[in-house]
Amino acid sequence: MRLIVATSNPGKLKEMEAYLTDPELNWELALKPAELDIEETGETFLANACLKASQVAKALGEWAIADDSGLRVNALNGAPGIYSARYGTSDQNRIERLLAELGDTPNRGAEFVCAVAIAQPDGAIVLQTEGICPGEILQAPRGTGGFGYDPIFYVPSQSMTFAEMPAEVKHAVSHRGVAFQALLPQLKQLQP
Ligand code: ITT
Repeated sequence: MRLIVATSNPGKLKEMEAYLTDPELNWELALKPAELDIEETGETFLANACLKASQVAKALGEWAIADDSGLRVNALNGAPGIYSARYGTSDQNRIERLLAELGDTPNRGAEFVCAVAIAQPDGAIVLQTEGICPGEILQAPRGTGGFGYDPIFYVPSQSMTFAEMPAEVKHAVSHRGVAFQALLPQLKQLQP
């Protein structure tokens, strides 16, 4: 069975493919066509993940998986949240804006959230899950791995930013990792 990975973000795609490349999974992965772009009109991560999975599945008549994720910063009352992608025009620009908004406030607590949804070919959602990773926003970027806000997101339990972690460590502790750990057993049950 084919599963369309419904994302246009190359960083996310790489991580989603790594979770879905599991010897016990028989899904053949395929990429969403670039021209198929779904407007994120939902008010929660889960609503937007469901919207993306459902619309892409229906448009192509295939199974689809989507991820909606972002960073909730305590001192900014949860911003940028579901607007994390729309917070700036490039990863660097989004990081600079977030650091500027935070200034030198000592309240650096934040959490990454990831919602994942899977839709069947008629668009009906069959699986949905959410994962959270708590951390802190640094004063300046550290590390060169990962993507997005990774260089400023520090995880105290690992004493590293996401961008300093080897891929397998981020894979195990991140919001996306937590979401996929819950999703994979259910996805294995879905396949014939
Ligand atoms: P798709 O909707 O096509 O999947 P997108 O980048 O628009 O791609 P989102 O709307 O879910 O995806 O926005 C997520 C934002 O949060 C985006 O700016 C990402 O860079 C950032 N983000 C999500 N997960 C991240 C992670 O693991 N590390 C760093 N930044 C992350």
